[in-house]
Amino acid sequence: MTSRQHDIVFRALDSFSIETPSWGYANTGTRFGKFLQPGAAGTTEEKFADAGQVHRFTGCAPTVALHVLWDLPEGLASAALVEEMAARHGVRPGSINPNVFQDQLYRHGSLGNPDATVRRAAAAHIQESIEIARRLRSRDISLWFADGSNFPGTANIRHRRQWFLENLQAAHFRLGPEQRLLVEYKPFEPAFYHTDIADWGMALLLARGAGPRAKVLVDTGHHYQTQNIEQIVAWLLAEGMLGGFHFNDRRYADDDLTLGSIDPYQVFRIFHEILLFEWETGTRADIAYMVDQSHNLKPKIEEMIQTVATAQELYAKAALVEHEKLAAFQKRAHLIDAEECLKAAFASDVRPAVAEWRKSKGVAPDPLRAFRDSGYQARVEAERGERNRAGVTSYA
Ligand code: PSV
Ligand code: MN
Repeated sequence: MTSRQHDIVFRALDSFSIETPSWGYANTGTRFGKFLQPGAAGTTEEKFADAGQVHRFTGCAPTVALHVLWDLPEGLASAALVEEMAARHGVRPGSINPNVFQDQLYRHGSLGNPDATVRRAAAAHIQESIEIARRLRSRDISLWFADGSNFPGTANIRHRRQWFLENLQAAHFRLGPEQRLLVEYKPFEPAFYHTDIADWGMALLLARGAGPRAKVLVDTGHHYQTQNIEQIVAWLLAEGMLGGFHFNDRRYADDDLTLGSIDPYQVFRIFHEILLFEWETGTRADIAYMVDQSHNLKPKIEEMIQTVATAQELYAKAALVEHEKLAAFQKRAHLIDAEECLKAAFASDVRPAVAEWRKSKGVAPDPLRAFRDSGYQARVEAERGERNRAGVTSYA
């Protein structure tokens, strides 16, 4: 790697951070069962402690996404305690995720529910989540809705769209000047006939309709097989509507696999579209990079370190694309040269430069090894094992 490339990697990493999700540290499972991990976090405090380890060893995961029902069960009243807990573990609260999919009243949807009292309850929870975010100085309120239907003819799709629009407008009205609403889409699951916000087009229209600080959130697992995600990213960038990512990988559906484990080139191509946009426009795209994975089998903290390190490597590789050359090749339709330009960057081994960057920031050059050597995992397994085997979880 030339010294110029080395500098490019350093500059790219200086500007890159990624948020990890509180729910990625807790025991979760599939709908067929849970395999409990003795060291998993069982309380909000433990989730911050584990996320703090990921940040400590990678130097690039300073914030933690919170799910209101799971991490702030007393809503706004929990905020002060949550802020203290985060600070104790060297991280900050990140995006706030309202939960309008788990309570019994949401059986037939939240903002799309035909019952106006349920729609009002969901809207009130979202409003409280905006207050929580303000109190925690979190910028983004990240909205995902499980709303949809399982059988044709059972739901009025247009009425539901209208209810979404009106309620998102009302939520937007409550935002502080610094805050944003991120609207996430997903084609199916848990609904299997129609989902109210099924793709990026629906999310885009709803976000536009909600107001200027509503943007689209792209969860990489929420697409049909073979969908060209980087094209969606490029369009959202061009429209000024890309707000953030939930990163994970998938082979079949929303599999929650480790970022880049199945298709690292896909993640590279996404980063490439973003960096190309920034190079062309001379602006910085305002994007929240977040992980949305919870692992049932891999050890959770190690897996999150692996994910964060993979994101850094793929971002650094994308930064190595020679934009001027690429633009010239594209202009002259030099197909092979243009493609090779991308492939050369993807093939470069950035790991030594990433390790150097880490050293320059005072973090371990090999975060996974350093975490393993720290003894943290054995300690928390001893502390939490008995409780976790009994399946007990609590809040603080
Ligand atoms: C739904 O599949 C999702 O991607 C949403 O972002 C949720 O907030 C998250 O997973 C956790 O259930
Ligand atoms: Mn998601």
